[in-house]
Amino acid sequence: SRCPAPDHPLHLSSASNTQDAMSPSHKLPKDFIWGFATAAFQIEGSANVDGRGKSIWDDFAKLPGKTLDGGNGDVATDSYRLWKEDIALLASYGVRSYRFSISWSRVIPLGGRNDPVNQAGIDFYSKFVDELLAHGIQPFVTLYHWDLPQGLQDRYGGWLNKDEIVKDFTNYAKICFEALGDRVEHWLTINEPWCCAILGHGRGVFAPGRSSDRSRNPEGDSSTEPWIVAHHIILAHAHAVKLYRDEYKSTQKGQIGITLNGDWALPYDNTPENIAAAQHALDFAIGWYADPVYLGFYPPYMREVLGDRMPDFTEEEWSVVKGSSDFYGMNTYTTNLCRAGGEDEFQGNVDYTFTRPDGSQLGNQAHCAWLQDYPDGFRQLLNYIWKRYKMPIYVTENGFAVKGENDMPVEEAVKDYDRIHYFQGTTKALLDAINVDGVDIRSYFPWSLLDNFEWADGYTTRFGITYVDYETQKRYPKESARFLVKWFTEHEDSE
Ligand code: NCW
Repeated sequence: SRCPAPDHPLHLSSASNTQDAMSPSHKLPKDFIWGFATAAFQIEGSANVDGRGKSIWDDFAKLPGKTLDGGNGDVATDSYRLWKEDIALLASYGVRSYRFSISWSRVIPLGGRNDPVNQAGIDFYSKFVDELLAHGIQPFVTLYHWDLPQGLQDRYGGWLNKDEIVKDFTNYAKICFEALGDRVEHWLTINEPWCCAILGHGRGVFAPGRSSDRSRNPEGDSSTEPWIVAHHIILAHAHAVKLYRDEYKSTQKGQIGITLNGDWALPYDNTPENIAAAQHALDFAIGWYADPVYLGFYPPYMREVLGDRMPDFTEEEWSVVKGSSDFYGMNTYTTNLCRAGGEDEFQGNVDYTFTRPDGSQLGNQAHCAWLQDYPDGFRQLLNYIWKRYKMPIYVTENGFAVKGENDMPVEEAVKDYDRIHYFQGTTKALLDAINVDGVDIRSYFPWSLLDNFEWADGYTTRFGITYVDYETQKRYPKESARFLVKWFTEHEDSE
């Protein structure tokens, strides 16, 4: 087995937790929000139920070769039917909050501002929010977690059509604010736009599967689409926020912002070109969205690399975009060692590796190739974001997929010591960033409440702190759930 009993991570953690708990400076701030996160398409299933329209992931997942195991979202963790059980599970963990996303095509099956609204979809999320609140759990709601209505992709190319998508997304957001805003205090507009742009319109590995990767598609459109899609996503996000602030904020009193994926970047070594490469990696992954939203410009290095393929906003658009987030929403998983001289434009011509110059690995390898366990990177990223953007940070995702977990029997899979090791590191980094470094961090949502449909990985990669048996849909709390619940209980400021 992966972890011998004497240095069982839970033993280590309870020792250090007891010490921490005695010192008030090692507590989380008052009103700190913690809970677990999911996304509609990854858990709901019931694809054809109660008037739901198709999203771009429905058919995409069924195309040969698009998911590793041929899995799709038709059933997923069956959470559209098992929603009450899922809320009971959350309540059994004692969470303060639950981060989930709304399926746009349940609310507006064809997606557009002139298309019919599906009352059954609205009712589902409304009763869901009521049930959460009845258990004392605050809803933390994502409007868009990658499941664009297929109708909008077919009608006008989805995120590629600026005027249409900005209006349609804002209309969808309005319907959600109207229906749920009296009870929802935290809204996220868009989850990880980098993935929609690069994975969905660059590498073609996510829906809608458009590839303008020059190496894959030399006859293609020279890698213009990701930059255009990102540009439109930023504008759509900003207009939804403007609407909320203009029409709802004074009565509903919520916070609204975007959530960005981005991992810490370390220079491969101390050469000036690799030190620069680490900053270039951050520019292409994080600054691409965060600089416009918080600072009001695109990273100059992106313009240098992409030239006139990099779009720009008009003055009027910039006035909507700049300052369009009440907080910094952070999804982060790992750290990359960065080397200059790469040829991947999507990464700013920076090469990523986890192997140090001396041949050692940065951290423990996860099931997916892009993830190793390196908690100090989390702390450094929190500090970088805090210094650069000066916004309160909501950590909206962070987690680990244990290698080979899908091939283990459930009894073994729930002993997820590699995931516990990861969370031991990240929770300590979180606390140090708050109490030692003075970073203003307001939430922490481990990804994910449940094992679920992991996009292009299908069901082969498990991120859950709860094991799901996909045959029976039975849920089994993993050891990492126990670790996290205990950790939060011990570190909450209960005053
Ligand atoms: S794939 C991904 N994830 C996972 C997903 O389950 C969740 O919905 C997302 O918000 C866990 O958290 C996010 N993120 C993409 C990470 C970048 C992968 C880089 C691949 C290079 C080809």
